[in-house]
Amino acid sequence: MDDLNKPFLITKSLYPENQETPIKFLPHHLIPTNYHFKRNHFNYPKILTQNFLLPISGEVVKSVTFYFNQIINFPATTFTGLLECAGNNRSKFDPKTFGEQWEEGAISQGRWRGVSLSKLLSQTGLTTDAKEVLFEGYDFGKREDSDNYVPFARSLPLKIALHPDTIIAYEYNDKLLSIKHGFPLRLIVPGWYGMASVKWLKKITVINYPFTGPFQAIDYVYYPKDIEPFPVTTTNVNSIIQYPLNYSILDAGNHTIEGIAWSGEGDITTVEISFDGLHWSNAVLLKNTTEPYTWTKWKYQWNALEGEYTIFCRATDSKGRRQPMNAFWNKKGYGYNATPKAHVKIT
Ligand SMILES: Nc1nc2c(c(=O)[nH]1)N[C@H]1C(S)=C(S)[C@@H](COP(=O)(O)O)O[C@H]1N2
Ligand SMILES: [Mo]
Repeated sequence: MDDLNKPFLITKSLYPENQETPIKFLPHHLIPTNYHFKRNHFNYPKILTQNFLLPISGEVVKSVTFYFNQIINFPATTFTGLLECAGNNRSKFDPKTFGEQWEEGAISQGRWRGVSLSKLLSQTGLTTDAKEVLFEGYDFGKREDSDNYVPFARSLPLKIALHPDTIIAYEYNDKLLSIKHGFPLRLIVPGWYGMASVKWLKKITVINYPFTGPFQAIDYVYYPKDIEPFPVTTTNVNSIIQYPLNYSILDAGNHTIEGIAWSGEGDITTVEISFDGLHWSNAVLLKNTTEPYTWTKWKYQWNALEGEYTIFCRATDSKGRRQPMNAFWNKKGYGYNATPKAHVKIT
């Protein structure tokens, strides 16, 4: 990967633009902006001077409209964090589910910088009726299920909205956000699937009822086969094998199997490798204890003898969540996290 000026994202759709990161080929801890996956429901909004104002109103003591200049002058919060689309790997569900047929590249990671939403809310105050915080983006359009124009809008429970690492971000990897990733201001909710991180923030409203917009109550809901629907929130424990690639032919001898593992809740505690899906051995974790929202790199030394193999990998997090052999099927195809596999031939 020498020439990072020639991006080759994997195109899923152009209008709206949905493109995957070539995640298996990127060794980076910080994925450059032009390699960050793109996930949009509508065409890009026009960026005008009004985009540099952020009004907060509703169940607040005092409504305030913040200027971009004010926002960047507050003490900043900076962290490296990953963003994974809830539809990542949807193409692997069996039976198939509707929606963008993502492979494993709807995930990226970089350094986000912004102001804690809780700092802005401490300027407005909250009424005792405040229950959720609603975020609306500047992008809008028609969905297939309605003739009305709707914006991309989602809410967060108050507790998540007030977490100090829930930020109104204005920088990615030390540069202002790019237009396609939400310039000038976007929400970043570390630990949650990407849909929570609303781009191109237009306004924030504190509400006293559960928000039921279509991107909250129709989409981003797990509809399992036998149990009641429930909302998509935090990122599941998950991993990928970056080397060797699926269907590769390798020489016998020493190989380092490697990849990344992540979880939206707690840390990665183990990554295990198996060649039969029954017997597992621990991989070595290259742990990064100062960056709780990042993926963990792992490695496994393999002395490979001639033959054909299926390599399995599974991660476990500190909340005791472990990747299942088969994904949790749900009608809209969210949260796929079955153990990844790589089939290889050793000659
Ligand atoms: N305004 C707005 N925000 C949005 C979306 C969108 O379509 N419009 N897509 C969401 C989804 S589903 C994901 S996965 C992330 C993707 O962020 P990215 O395009 O910067 O990778 O943005 C989220 N925020
Ligand atoms: Mo997403």
